Amino acid sequence: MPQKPRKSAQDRRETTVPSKISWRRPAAILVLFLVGGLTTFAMIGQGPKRPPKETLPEPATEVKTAPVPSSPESIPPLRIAAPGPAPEGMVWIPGGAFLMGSDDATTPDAMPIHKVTLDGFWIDKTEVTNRQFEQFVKETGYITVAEKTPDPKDFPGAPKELLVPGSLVFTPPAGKVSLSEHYAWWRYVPGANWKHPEGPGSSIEGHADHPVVQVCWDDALAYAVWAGKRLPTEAQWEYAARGGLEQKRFVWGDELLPQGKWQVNNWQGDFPSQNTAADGYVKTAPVGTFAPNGYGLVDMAGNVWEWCADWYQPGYQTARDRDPQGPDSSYDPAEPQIPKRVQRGGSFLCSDLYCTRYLPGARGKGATDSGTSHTGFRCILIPRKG
Ligand SMILES: [Ca+2]
Ligand SMILES: [Ca+2]
Repeated sequence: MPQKPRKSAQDRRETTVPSKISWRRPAAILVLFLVGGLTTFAMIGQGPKRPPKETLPEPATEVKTAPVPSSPESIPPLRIAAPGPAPEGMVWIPGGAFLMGSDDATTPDAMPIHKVTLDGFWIDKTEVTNRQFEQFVKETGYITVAEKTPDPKDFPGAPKELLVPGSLVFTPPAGKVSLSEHYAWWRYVPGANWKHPEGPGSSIEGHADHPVVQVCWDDALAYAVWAGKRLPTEAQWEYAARGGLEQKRFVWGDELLPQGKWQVNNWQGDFPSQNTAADGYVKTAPVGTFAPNGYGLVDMAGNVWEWCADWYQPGYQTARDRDPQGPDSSYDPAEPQIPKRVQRGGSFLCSDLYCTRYLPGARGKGATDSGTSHTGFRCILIPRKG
């Protein structure tokens, strides 16, 4: 068994609700109700504020974040080899350096390409599944944000009848729409949550091995704390996703269809109205349906987006090249009033026509209190030093 990691300042930050969220939320919901839709593909906040901290389960273990080296002499040796056997369902990612980022013109917020060095860590082989999330809920009684009624105080001006628990669901339009009209395919559905990903008429029955969706960043963090793990930093996620390959276009190499086979659950056809499902899946696929990457990880491209620990800001801060933790605050120029965290890997809705963000160097973002029908997560574990 791995040693128990320790808690750090960075992790305490992760378990703290940003104070500015209380005034940012009304802006989010007002945009939805008054403008009539979403202004980003990623999503706009829909649910109530994150649950009070006291409702979150206590950490099963503590976690450690690498300190910022103050001088070359103070840089600790790189943790390369695993200190013990991998916990069940996890894979060791050996410490090392890689080139993070992308110079793809479609992902300008993933520049510049820069060298990053990381200590080794364990990461879940798969996205967290409905079966795993159900176990967490059974043991803790945790209620996700999408299942809670929004507080009218947080949404002044919003019609009362719309302040009901729910979440965002991808709803394909009947015909062609402008790809800039994101609200044409996203809908706030009362009753949509992780047990009913597309609303009351839907179910996860028979989908125990599919990734859990309709979980916001706060829900993902609560699960990670319960599991004694943590959410990966964006750097850890990309390093793991690349599977030991350097700056390849896809997590499996440079060829889209090696031997004519799809390597990812994304979108084929005319997005968002026509999905040919040439890869075999219209929506989520059971985790591990497609071939693993070089580290043995599955679905690091597509299936569902995966929450990362970092706040989102466009571009990279490259001053810290050892175990970077991301910026100290969120800033999305398109919606600066909404705090957002990074998402990675794209989803079953990504296509070369519209969204190439299933590429390992590409990035996504989402309001911390909003889940969708194509967003999930996986966790990492950092061994204790010594
Ligand atoms: Ca598909
Ligand atoms: Ca994924």
